Amino acid sequence: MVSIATRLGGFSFDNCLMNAAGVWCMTKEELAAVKDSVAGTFVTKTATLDYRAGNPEPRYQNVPLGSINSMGLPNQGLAYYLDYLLELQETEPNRTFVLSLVGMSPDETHEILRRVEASDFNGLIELNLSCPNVPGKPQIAYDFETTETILHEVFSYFTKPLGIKLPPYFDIVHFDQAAAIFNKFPLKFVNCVNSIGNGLYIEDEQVVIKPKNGFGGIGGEYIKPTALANVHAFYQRLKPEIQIIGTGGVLTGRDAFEHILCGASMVQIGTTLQKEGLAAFERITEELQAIMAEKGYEKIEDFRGKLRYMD
Ligand code: RRO
Repeated sequence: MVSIATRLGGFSFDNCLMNAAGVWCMTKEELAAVKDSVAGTFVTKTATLDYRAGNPEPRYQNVPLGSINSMGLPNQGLAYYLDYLLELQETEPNRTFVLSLVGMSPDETHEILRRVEASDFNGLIELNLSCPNVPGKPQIAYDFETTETILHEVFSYFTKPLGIKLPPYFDIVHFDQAAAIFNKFPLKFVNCVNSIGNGLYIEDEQVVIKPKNGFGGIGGEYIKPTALANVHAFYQRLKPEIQIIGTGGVLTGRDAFEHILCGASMVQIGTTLQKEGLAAFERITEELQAIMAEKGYEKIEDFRGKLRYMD
């Protein structure tokens, strides 16, 4: 029997596949649909303190090799997602779900996290340090000083299981510097990667999304090599208590297999879920299990992180 069960942050999940934040997670109805699919869990759309309408449309476009988006952090506000998660704690006490969040300023991030800390929420929390699409706001995790300050402040009061969503890094020195910072904190996981920020896609001499004159985060097939590199770079550098979620370019079971081979304990599906719908979870689950069966692996720990190098 092949199992793709996993553990993350001390919790168990019967499937290591789930949605990536931003896809199928804006409303309770979408979240319930992911919950009731074969996915192991769900993560909410990144919540800010208050409702946000986000950027003007069109703000997401599927393209042949992936997607481009500049959504601008549209979401229902923290209370909406927190209320739903608390409701699920009553109705589905044996499952664990993930709340994604970030403030529009460090103060707002602390306000949100203090509310989560004070609540009865007992699941996982993902702090999004990598939104590329709010005009005038740089991706937090590209500023190492600010990132360290925020994490230092957060862990002075926050005691619940917390991980961070990271942008892709592109330089070995940046992997070293970022990992040295993350290793100072009791993080449960890092999630590699958010979309590759500020790409530009053109059709008929025109951009394909309206905000930011067409600049937007790139997802899908384009980004798998970058995602795998980030997963593996952090797997090599982080203390073992900090697990890795692999996100980026998962179209097939083979892609999920490669993320796990690079060290991922959980694998998230974004653009493919947007393009294909919930059936993607079943298909990719079956493809991943078939690859494992063929190779004689019974569980994901049999090959997780075991990427082979050349001599
Ligand atoms: O809402 C967005 O524009 C968005 C976010 Br918060 C994010 O983290 N990543 C992304 O590609 N889009």
